[in-house]
Amino acid sequence: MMDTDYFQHKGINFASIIYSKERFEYLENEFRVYDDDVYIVTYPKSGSTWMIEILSLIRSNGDATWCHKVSSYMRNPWLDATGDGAQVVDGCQSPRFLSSHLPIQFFPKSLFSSKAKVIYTARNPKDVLVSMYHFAHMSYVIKTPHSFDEFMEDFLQGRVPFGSWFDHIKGWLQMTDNNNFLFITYEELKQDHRGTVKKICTFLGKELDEQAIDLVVEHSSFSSMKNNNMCNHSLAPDYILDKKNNNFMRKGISGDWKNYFTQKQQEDMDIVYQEKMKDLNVKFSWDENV
Ligand code: PPS
Repeated sequence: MMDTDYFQHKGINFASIIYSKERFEYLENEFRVYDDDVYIVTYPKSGSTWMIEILSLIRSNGDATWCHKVSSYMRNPWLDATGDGAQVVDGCQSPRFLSSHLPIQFFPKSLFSSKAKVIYTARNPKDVLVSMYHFAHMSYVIKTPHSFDEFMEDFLQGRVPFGSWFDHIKGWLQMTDNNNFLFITYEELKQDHRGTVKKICTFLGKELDEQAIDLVVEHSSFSSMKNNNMCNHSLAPDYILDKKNNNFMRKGISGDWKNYFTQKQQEDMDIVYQEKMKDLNVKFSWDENV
C-alpha cells in the first residue's frame, strides 16, 4: 500500500493528501460561524458517520429518501479538508450542518462568540484505537502501522492524525457548561439508540412524533447504514480509501478492544489513561472497563 505523508500544524500530524496549513489557518482565523450552524465534532473513529446519519434523518423527519439519494459528504459537509470538500462547505446554505474532527484550539474562533450548536461524540479510546488501526490499513490519510503495538504507542503519544485522543476530549469538554454544547458517547447510542435520538432532537429544538423517531432509529442502524452507499463511504475516492479488501462499516460494536489487547497492552493503556484523565472530574460510561 502507498504510504502517507504527514505535515505538522501546531505540533499535530495531518496527511498532506487532504489537509493543509492554509486551510487550518483560514478556518481558525477567518471562517465565520453563524448562530444557526450545527457542528458534529468528533475525534476520528468515534461515531461521526453515525451522528451525521442521525442528524440527516432528524432533519428529514425520519424520511430516508434524502439519505438514500445524497451522499453524507453533501448532507453534512466536512469543514477540515481542502479541495472539493472545502468548496462544498464554502457554498453551504444556512442553516448549515457541518462536521469536523478539529481539536478545539484549531476550531474557528468565531464559534466562541456565537450561539452555534456543537454535538461532540466520544467513544471508548480503546475501541477508537482498534477502529483506527483497521482504518489505517485502508486509508491514505493515516500511515499504515507496522504492528498493533507500534500503533498503540503512536496513539497514546498523540502522533496519529488529529493528535492525542486525551487532549481532544479534554479540550472540547471545556464547553460542557455551554447550553449550546451536547456531549454524547458512542456507547450511549449503542445502549439506548432511541433515547439518545430523542435527546438530540430536544437539543436541536426539533419535535418529532414517535413514529418519526422509530424511522430515525431504523435507518441509522448499523445494518441499514452498511447497505446505504450514500453513507458507507463506498463513494470515497480511491486516493483516500482503498476499499478492495476493507469495509469502513467494520463491526459497529462496543468492546471490540477485548479481542485485540493483550493483558500487558491493557495495563499499559490504563496507566496512561489514569494519568492523562486524572484532572478531569467526569465519569464516562467506559470508565468501569477502561
Ligand atoms: S471517521 O473515519 O473518523 O469518520 O469514522 P467514524 O464515522 O467517526 O467512526 C467509524 C466507526 O463507527 C462505526 N459506525 C457505527 N457503529 C454502530 N452503528 C452505526 N450505525 C455505525 N455507523 C458507523 C463504524 O463501524 C466504525 O467503527 P468500527 O469499530 O471500526 O466498526
